[in-house]
Amino acid sequence: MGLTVAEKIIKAHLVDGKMEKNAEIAIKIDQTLTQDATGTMAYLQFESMGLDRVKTEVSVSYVDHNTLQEDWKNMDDHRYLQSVAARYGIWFSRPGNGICHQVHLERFGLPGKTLLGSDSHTPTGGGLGMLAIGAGGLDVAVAMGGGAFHLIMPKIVGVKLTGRLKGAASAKDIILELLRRETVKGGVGNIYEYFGEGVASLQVTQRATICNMGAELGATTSLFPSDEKTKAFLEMRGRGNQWVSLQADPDASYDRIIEINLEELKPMIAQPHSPDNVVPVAQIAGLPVDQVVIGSCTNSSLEDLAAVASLVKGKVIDPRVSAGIAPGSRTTLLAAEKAGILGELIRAGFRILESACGPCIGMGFAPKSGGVSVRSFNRNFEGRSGTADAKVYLSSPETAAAAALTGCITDPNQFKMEKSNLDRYLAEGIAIAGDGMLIPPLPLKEAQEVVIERGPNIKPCPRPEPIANSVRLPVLLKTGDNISTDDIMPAGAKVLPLRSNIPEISKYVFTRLDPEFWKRAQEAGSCVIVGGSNYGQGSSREHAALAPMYLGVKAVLVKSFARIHKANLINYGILPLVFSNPEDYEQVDPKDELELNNIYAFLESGESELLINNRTKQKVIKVKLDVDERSRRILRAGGLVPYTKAGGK
Ligand code: MIC
Ligand code: SF4
Repeated sequence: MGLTVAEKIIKAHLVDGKMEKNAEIAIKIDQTLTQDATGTMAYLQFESMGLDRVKTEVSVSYVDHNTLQEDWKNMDDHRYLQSVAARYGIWFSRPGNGICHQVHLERFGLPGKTLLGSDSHTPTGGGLGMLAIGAGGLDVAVAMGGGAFHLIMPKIVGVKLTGRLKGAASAKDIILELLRRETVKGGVGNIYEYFGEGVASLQVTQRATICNMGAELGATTSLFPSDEKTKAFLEMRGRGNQWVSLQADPDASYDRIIEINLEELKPMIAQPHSPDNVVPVAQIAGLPVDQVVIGSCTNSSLEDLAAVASLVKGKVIDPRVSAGIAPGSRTTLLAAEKAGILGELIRAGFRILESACGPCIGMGFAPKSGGVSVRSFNRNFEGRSGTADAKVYLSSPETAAAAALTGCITDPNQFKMEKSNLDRYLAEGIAIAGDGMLIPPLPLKEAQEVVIERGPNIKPCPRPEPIANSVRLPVLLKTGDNISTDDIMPAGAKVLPLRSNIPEISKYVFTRLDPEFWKRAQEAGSCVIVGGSNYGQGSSREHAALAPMYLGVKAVLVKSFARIHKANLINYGILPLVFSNPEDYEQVDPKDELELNNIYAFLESGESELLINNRTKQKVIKVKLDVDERSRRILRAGGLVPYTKAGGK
């Protein structure tokens, strides 16, 4: 039987297991990426492995999240990252060079390769036909050391695109439509692979937008085939010789097929506070808007900027709206300037923001209190913008630009899109912005001389204490469904600078739900968290496992988990338990005491169900540990670091 694109890449990289449904597999990783907010911990872990140099084909360390230098902390992190990169043979993308996923697409992404990144939007690379997966920093550190990435063979969902986009409908509307249909938990355990005649009409940057926001489905990754458009993208960036064609076999079979007719697609918008709360823009047209931001790793390409420019050309944004735009990379910024796009944006009244994550992660440009913000981003979790009561809507750059012009939510089809200079400009090829911002790896001898800079913001990573064989754990917090890692470990300008200091950042665990959580946890010594379905959705930040571990969280008992967070809990020795009967969620309340006995024998037995005793309610509850054999061994060892130190693979 024929293979899908995803299966072809997995097959070529398989180092362990059989490529069969639900099988445990391990794949070789060709490239890694880290960003600064997850990178410091990842490199501290890498350093502790005692290797001389990374073993990947390409490893890149980007600085794009913590770029507001309110004091010394972020800069301490940047200098640490730069010196570690120099020491271990890693590329370094300096602050201001751009958002990791955008720059990686432009400079390193390649069809057929595997990429593991310590950021949940790493699947952006799928736009180029690569198998790009987000993971916790520790998994990325292992991959940099030459270790394989372990996963359960995902289901391959085929997304068949027919027709062509019409009017102001854009690539973002494709993924918003998919989110509307599949929801934020519908993609867990899936790879979304795009195929059909509609694919050929989409540029690589449009494909990248779709793959990027596939992360919001909870998917393992998303990807497109590699075709003439892929070739043209690479050629324009002087990398045409690295192109390979990659197509699914004609008789490839998918576990499920979803069809989207691009002809019928209308501009869509995700309402607060979830990326799957999607409706057609026309349905909420007229809602007053206070702020518009265009950018983020989802929609900050040259094509996105050109679409905005062609909509706002010769017009001025509404005086009630504060509008900002952050080009995804300096290459994009430079190209936008050369193509005359930047001038249009400036004349229309956009504030030009740094090529970085910025407002997407609450690093500045927060909306007014209770404000409505329309953003071309991928996440609108409550409070993430930096303003607790803001209402964030997610849309295409075109819809966001239309809102900036009218001061209310507006179907962009109401505007005539002026033709931009983009096509003429692109035909001449894109100039890559000055390379001083992207520092190549040093030769081994020179690298060995590098002294790593460790400012006072860099604190060692705490090690997990293995769980005792039998425990009584108080339920310290009970949450509802779809708790995001932003709820567990908030980001934003105030908290992000503490990413390299676990004792300090732990004080912010669950602050949105209970500001006293960290104190209660420390008093309790050890505890369990109870949650609903899709617990830990969103980011790859391992701090959402590491900081709870530091506070004594020994187990998390929920209806279901998001993929990356579950893996992070395992890596830090926290038991990820699932109610065997979801109704039992009602049988556990905050302050109940749960008793778990003979945990070691259970982990070693391979049995999937465990009985736990709710001592407060005098009830026995059946729970599942739905993990592979290796994860059981990691949990038994007390986490991935002790497991690896003891010789575990
Ligand atoms: C995000 O978009 O939430 C982040 C910030 O990029 C995270 C990574 C992090 O928390 O550092 C992600 O997506 O993984
Ligand atoms: Fe940065 Fe936002 Fe993309 Fe995360 S989603 S990498 S914060 S731009």
